[in-house]
This record gives sequence, C-alpha cells and structure tokens, in this order.
Amino acid sequence: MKNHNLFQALRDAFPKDLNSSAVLTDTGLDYSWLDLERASAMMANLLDSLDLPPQSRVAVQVEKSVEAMMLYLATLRAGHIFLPLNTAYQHSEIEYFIENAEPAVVVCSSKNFSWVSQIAFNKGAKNVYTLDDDRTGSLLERAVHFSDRHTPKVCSPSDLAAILYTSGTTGRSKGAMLSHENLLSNALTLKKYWGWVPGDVLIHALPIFHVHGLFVAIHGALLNGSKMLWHAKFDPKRVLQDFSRASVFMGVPTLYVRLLAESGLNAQAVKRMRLFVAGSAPLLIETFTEWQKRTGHTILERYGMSETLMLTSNPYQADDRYPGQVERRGSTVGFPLPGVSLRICDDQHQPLPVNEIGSIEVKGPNVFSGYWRMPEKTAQEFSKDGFFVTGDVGKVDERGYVSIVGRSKDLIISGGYNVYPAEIEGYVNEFAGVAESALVGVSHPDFGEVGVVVVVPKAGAHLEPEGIISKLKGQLANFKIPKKCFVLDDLPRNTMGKVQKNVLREQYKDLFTQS
Ligand code: MLC
Ligand code: AMP
Repeated sequence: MKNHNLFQALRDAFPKDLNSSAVLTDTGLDYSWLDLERASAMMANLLDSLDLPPQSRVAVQVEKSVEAMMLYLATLRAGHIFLPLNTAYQHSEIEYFIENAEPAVVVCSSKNFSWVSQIAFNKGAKNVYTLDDDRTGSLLERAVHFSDRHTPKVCSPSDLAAILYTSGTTGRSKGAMLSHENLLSNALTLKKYWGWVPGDVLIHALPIFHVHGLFVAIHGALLNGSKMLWHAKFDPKRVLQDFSRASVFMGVPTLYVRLLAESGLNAQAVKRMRLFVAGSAPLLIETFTEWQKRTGHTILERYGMSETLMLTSNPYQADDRYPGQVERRGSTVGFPLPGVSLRICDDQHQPLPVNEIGSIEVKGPNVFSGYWRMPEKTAQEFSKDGFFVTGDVGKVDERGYVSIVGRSKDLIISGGYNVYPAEIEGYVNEFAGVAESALVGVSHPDFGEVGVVVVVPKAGAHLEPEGIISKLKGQLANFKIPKKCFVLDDLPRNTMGKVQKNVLREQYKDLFTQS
C-alpha cells in the first residue's frame, strides 16, 4: 500500500549526501540532512511511545528554531496533526485553541510553561513539553533517549497533517483541516511552477506558524533538497548579506518595504538571486516597481490562504496554458496554479464574464476539507458544486491574470498577519464605559494596513483612548492591538442602522501615510 505521508515525500527528496548542509542558522549552527532525519526520528519515536490515538493533535507555541521545524516533521512521521500557534497569542487565545482542538500533546516555551501547562492539563492534555530556541527544553531531553530510526506511519491522502486556525468574521477562530494530499500536491505544483533547480538556496526569514513560512517556504526547500539560510527573526541587514549566497527569497510585502529602506540594496547585492516571491497581503505597485528599479528583479506575487494553500501565481517562466504571457504583472496575483479551478462569481455562485468584479471561488487538490468540528460553518463556505468561497473579491482579465480588488470578509491584513475586527470589537465592547466600537483598517507605510479603533462611551462615561489600547495589550496578540484609538459620540450609520465602516476608513485614511 502506497504511503501518502507527506514526510515520506520530503524525505525521498533529501540529497544523496546526507552529511551535506541542510540548514545554516544565523547563530552559526550547521544542520545536516542526517541531523533532520535523525532528530525528527527521535521525536517521532517519543510521540509513538505516548500511545496516542492516530491523528492526535500536537499543539505547538514556540519560538522559531530548527528543532521546531523538526517537531513538525516528527508529527508528520508519527501520523499526528500539527497545530502551530503564533508566539504572540495570549492566555485567552491559547485557551480557546486548546479547548477547541483538544491536543494530546502541547509544546510551549519554558517561559510560558506555568500558564500554558495549566490550561493544557485543565483541558485534558496529558503531555506538555517545553522547547526553547537554544536547543533546550524537556522535549529534547526526552527525545534524546529514543532511537534515531523511525518508519513513517502509513497515511492515506485524506489523513490530516495540520490544522491552522484562522479567525472568523463572526464568532471564534476556525481550524482549517489540511491533509497530507493538500500539502504535498501544492508543494509539488510550486516546485515545478517556480522552477526550483538543484543548487537553489532559500533564505528563510518568516515565522513558522503560518502557511507562508511553514509550508510554502519549508516544503519548497525540502522537496528540492535545498539548503536553507535560517533567520530566527527578520532583520533586513542580515537578509541583504545573505543575498550573496542564496537564490530564493520569500516574504510578505512588509519585508520588501523594509529591505528597500536599506541603502545597500542594489543589482550587485542580489546578483546571485534567482527568485523573489511575495504574498500573504497585497503588494503595493510602488514596492513592485521600486524593487525592479533597484535590483533589476521582478518580484513574483502569488496568492493563497490557510484554507487553500497557494492558489495563483505570476509566471516564473512560460506557462503553456497562457501562450505569450510570461510577464509578472504588478497589482495582479497571476494565473490559477495548475490543478486549481478559479472562478469569479456573483452572490448566487454564478460565474461572471472576464474583467467583471466578483467573489473569488476555488476548487482543487490543495483546498482543505473543512473546519475542525464545524460542519455548518464548512457548509456555508462551499458552493453546492464544491467551490470554496474565499471571501476575497477580484477579477480575471482577458489575458488570464487574476487581481484581488478587495475582500467581502471584514479582515485587516497587517504585516502579513490577519486581524478580524469582530474579535477586537468583542473585547473592547466588554470594557467598562464602552457602548460600542468599530475597528477599521487604514493604510500604513510599513505594515501595509493597520487597525484603528473608534469607541463610543456609554452615557456619562469618560474614556481615554490610551486606556483602551493599554487594556487590550496583554489580552490579545500584539499585532492585533489597534495602532490608534478615537473616542467619538457615535458611529456613522446608514438608514438601515448599519455601521458605515467605509466612512470611518475614509476619515482616517491618511493617518499614517501623510508626511
Ligand atoms: C509586529 N508588530 C505588528 C506586526 N508585527 N503590528 C502590526 N502588524 C504586524 N504584522 C508590532 C508589535 O506589536 C510591536 O508593537 C512592534 O510591532 C514590534 O514587534 P516585533 O515583533 O519586534 O516586530 P517585527 O519583528 O518588526 O515584526 C514585523 C514582521 C512580522 C513584519 C517581521 O510581523 C512578520 O514576520 N510578519 C510576517 C507574517 C507572516 O508570515 N504571514 C504569513 C501568513 S500566511 P509594540 O507596540 O508592542 O512595540 C498567509 C497565507 C499566504 O497569509 O498567502 O501566505
Ligand atoms: P490567511 O487566512 O492568513 O491564510 O490569509 C489569507 C488571505 O490573505 C487571503 O484570503 C487574502 O485576503 C490575503 N492574501 C494572500 N495573498 C495575497 C496577495 N498576494 N494579495 C492580496 N491578498 C493576499
């Protein structure tokens, strides 16, 4: 019986010389392919020793490290489900994820052990380990006693490999269930479409708890047997230095904006580079053209989401399906990837003609099977004929290029992280003296977009904007904290009584962008 375990496919792509370098870190550590193989085997054996039911969840909130990536590989090997959590998440956020996903294993940083383990044990997890970014922690202390050989568990294509939580427009976060097939099919497609070649070297400077850093970047390198230059945290100066010994870079638009602020960024600095990929948030045309001018390279913009992995991409080279269209066009996200069906529809799921703006709907082997234990929510987001409604609004032009022009979901993307206004408003509305609130996204030169919250006090109450912001800090992940708060007598409403967020957006649109 064929084993569809994603780890097996990644392992099969390791180079013959297992002693060669697989990951070089910014702290000078050099991990070989054999190190990845052996350490992930030990961790997988540790997981096996726990006698967990198949497809148990392994929830992980740790700082970025190569060992954290090995834990991901070990979870795949053992046939369990990896549940990565942003390190910025606070107590109530973690409590929700653990309650909802019911992980059997929780791995956290040692500095958070006391409160995370308390939540985990309260919610029934039996195994809590620590893992720090300096190769210490109880996970490694335990794993080292296990064999460094492990046969990957046999998985079917639809077995789950990961659950990624994405916030909802209403209510709490939903766990997108991704299978081994979703992940492998997308990784294989990107390997071909982006022309990965032997000898490619990837600069890995993104966090590893979301699709971009965990799947697109790591799978890309592993599936090509390519070395990674591993940056624990994005630092434009260090990335600039590494351009001289790498060939592929992936980033959210903020990373490109910050690199452009480096005076040393020029054609000479990137002459060894082959490919620059951007995604997770809209890339401004100014950034796209400035990059071209300064480096001579054209950024390849692609579009994806947690529920679907990568959906579209500008061409890296000629694409037979679109003869004559080899250009990477700014302000577009390119063509649907091979195997992905993408249509622009009205709200009855009826396809619209070329160049008309509508809802983006998708289907393909990369599209998730549903939200964890939320069959009704899942059903709401799929059409009868099986297309997933992305919540993004866009069009396809006569040449086949897809552009995203907006979102029907009330979502702010700040520096590549998603912020759902309903969640933040829910917190603010609970504060003493608050009658109601509205969060809107406005342009920001660094993060692309940031949240601004408008608060209306209850009759007779007095509210200080700074007080609202400081109360939110510590309750919510830092990237969700609005960058500015205004206290108003009331919110603008239309005749139906609905809050007009567009009016607020217009009012504050130049808050951060006017010099
Ligand atoms: C940090 N801060 C942010 C922020 N990141 N504020 C808004 N939006 C963000 N994204 C704030 C912190 O709260 C803090 O505020 C201050 O900035 C400094 O924090 P920091 O941690 O030192 O920030 P920094 O390291 O500079 O981080 C910025 C960043 C990071 C851009 C490097 O946000 C990042 O790595 N973003 C990438 C996200 C990503 O990988 N997305 C992919 C999702 S997958 P204060 O007030 O406390 O000082 C996906 C699907 C797809 O979307 O298609 O790929
Ligand atoms: P996430 O839920 O974190 O996976 O975020 C997915 C969302 O990011 C998508 O639904 C889009 O709204 C947005 N996104 C991803 N890539 C792009 C892009 N290249 N341009 C514009 N928006 C993007």
